[in-house]
Amino acid sequence: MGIKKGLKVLVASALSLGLLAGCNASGGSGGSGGGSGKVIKIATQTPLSGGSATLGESIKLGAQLALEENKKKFEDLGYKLQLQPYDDQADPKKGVANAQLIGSDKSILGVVGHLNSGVSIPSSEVYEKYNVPMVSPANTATEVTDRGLKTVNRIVARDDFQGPAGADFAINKLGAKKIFVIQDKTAYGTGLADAFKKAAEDAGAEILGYEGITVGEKDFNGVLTQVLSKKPDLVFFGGLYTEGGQLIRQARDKGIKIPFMGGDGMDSSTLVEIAGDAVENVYYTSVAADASKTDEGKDFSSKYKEKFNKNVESYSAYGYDSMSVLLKGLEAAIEGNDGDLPSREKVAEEIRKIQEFQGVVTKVGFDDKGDNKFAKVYIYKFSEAKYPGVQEGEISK
Ligand code: ABU
Repeated sequence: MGIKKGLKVLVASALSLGLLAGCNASGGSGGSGGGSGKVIKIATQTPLSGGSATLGESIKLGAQLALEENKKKFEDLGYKLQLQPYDDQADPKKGVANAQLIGSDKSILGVVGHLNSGVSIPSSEVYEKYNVPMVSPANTATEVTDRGLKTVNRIVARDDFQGPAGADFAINKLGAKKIFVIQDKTAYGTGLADAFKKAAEDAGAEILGYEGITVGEKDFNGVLTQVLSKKPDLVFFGGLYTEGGQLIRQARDKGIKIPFMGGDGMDSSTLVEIAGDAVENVYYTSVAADASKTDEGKDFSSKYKEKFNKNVESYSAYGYDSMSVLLKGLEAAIEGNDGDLPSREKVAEEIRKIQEFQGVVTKVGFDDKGDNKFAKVYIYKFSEAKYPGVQEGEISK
């Protein structure tokens, strides 16, 4: 061991014993958690309140679990890891305001988030400015990574993979020929609906209607009256579970019994709570694997239940895997800096270099845009009011 390295180990040990308490990664005194080592914070930014909070909280809890499991490893390196959760309220303005706070807090070296692509896109412009690396567990809109930002990564599939996969299933497995498309006018809902629509038209289906609803809307009588009059054999919805659940419930109440299909935004237990028995004959593509299908996923789900007294949602394990990937990059950056605190740029570089990381539900290897080469699309069906639905297919690139 060289003199410099030996000194670092000595300092790390002294920090562990509290002899040099008061240093943190931002150069301030103490840090918010006290205790040993220089403080490194990792933020989460997801909706923790409002209509998207079920999935937003699940990401935060998954990320928290991964961070806590890694604390010891980083303590041994001389650092104290802390989680810094932010509530973006699924609102782009709030996401950007929080991103400014994150960028200005020099002790934050990465972000796990967001849930909503429409929040992620403007917020990540701010992360890029401050060089804060982001790993998204859930964003599927193409624009998230198509801007070529060096700090932006995601571990799930894109909507130009998910949308066509849904169209193929709707047409070739369900036999849909006349389709009515509804979308929620967000970056995600519009992007997914457009990708589905184009692929469906290319495959010979007729699109009988294409209508927008608004996030927060509760009465879908108008659009459902149009569905009734057009007589499609399938309705596709690009949007999230709160509006999706009400749309399905109200459609069944109006006597519309045809199959509904949506994307990963429908992949939540809250959809089933809202729609109840109306979820029968509803299909959804998702970019999230069913964790109960593997031993690793089952172990994760048990740990999560034990710690938080909650069942996993679609993105719980993706929050965990996103945090794990981010910390892998952070660890490599610390090691590559001879144990010293690395710059955000270095952490971002190390994250992007990751090519073969095995998570709980997904393998991760980033391409030059920050998309995960191993991301998959899954197809599920609700036959009863039980979450998750039954898996009907799994598609790899
Ligand atoms: N991918 C579904 C979560 C919402 C979004 O990407 O906006």
